[in-house]
Amino acid sequence: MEVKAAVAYSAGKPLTIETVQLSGPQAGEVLVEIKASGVCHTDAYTLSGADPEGLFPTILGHEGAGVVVEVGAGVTSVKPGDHVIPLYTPECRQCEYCLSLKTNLCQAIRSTQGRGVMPNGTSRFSIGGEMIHHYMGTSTFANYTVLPEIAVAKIREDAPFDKVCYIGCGVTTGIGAVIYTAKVEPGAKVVVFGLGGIGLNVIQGARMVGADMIVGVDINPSKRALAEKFGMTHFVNPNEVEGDLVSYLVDLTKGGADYTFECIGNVKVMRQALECCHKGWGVSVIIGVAGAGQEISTRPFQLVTGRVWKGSAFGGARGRTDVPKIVDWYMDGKINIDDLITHVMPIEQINHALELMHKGESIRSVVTF
Ligand code: NAD
Ligand code: AHE
Ligand code: ZN
Repeated sequence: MEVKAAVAYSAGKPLTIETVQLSGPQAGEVLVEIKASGVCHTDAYTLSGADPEGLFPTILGHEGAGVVVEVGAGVTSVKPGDHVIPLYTPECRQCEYCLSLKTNLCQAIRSTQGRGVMPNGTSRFSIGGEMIHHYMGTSTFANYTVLPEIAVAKIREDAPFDKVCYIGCGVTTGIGAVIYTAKVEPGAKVVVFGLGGIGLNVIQGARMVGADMIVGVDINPSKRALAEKFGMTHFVNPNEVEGDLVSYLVDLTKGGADYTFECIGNVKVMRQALECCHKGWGVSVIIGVAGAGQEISTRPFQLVTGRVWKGSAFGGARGRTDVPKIVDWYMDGKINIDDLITHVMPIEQINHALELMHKGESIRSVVTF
């Protein structure tokens, strides 16, 4: 079939709206009509050329919501008409990783996903006979996409696509990092570095679990008001701190944070996030994605003296199990998504959405089809 998609032909170039060919779902796959998709910083990261797994041409997008149109042979967990959120972290419930219950990083299809193809090694997308790569197994910047059955979470039908698409990445990543990865407890002191589409969800997660002190750190002061609305108790602009930021944050938290979250993708900030943790027990969670060749460093003594460095992908959430619950939280008014979606525009304006992100003028832009 012919579908409308924003194609990334090469790194660093704007996306191009094209009519591309999509072949139908094969065994174990589903065809989904994408109704809306958020634009995450990770899409921009891959488009920039900094992603060692970046492949071109490709159809980016991994924060979508839509409706199942057709299912391939053997698909049993969803049917045409079901509303779903695509999962870049699938949940097969059978692999060693899923069965361990120690991680959400299902590995059933990770290697083909990283190579931009479906589990059988081929792509469903092409243009003029040339193959187009899938992206993160989802490719939600297209009005139809094909996904493995294990990479869709079935959600309730009254949830608005242009809001809950954000649960496909940013909301779950931020809130999940607090509740599933760090397991922040009531009364905790939390520092969040980067108050964008992820960091603000970390803040709302920290407020949900009853953190006492929620410090937000961002070089863009325009992020302050919204962060306060979501539960930030103290704002720090590193450019206005005289002297060492780490010492400042240790003093502010009276000895160091119980939990810190890096939501930028800056390896220097990752070090600061670790080092402003409380001696003996502070946990720092890396969420931000850093480019090829970037490395983190600290004195080993920071870890010897009890600080813990962790990472979190998709907030540690198990997609098929946890995403429908998070949709319920939104529908029940327990979490706020509406105020974080600052811009909604047709897919034709996707390059504008990327510009708004780079200029720091949006929190989340959502493109619709
Ligand atoms: P964003 O652009 O919306 O937000 C980034 C924020 O960081 C902005 O507010 C910016 O002003 C701030 N910032 C930049 N440099 C800073 C600095 N030196 N000090 C303090 N603040 C600074 O991006 P986003 O969509 O929130 O994504 C954030 C990061 O998380 C990206 O690296 C993205 O790739 C990553 N991410 C990871 C996962 C995961 O599963 N681990 C999921 C989604 C996104
Ligand atoms: N391909 C990149 C890594 C990108 C990355 O870390 N992706 C996150 C999700 S970001 C969503 O916005 C993730 O889930 N990682 C786990 C995984 O298995 O990819 C690189 O640097 O190579
Ligand atoms: Zn994302």
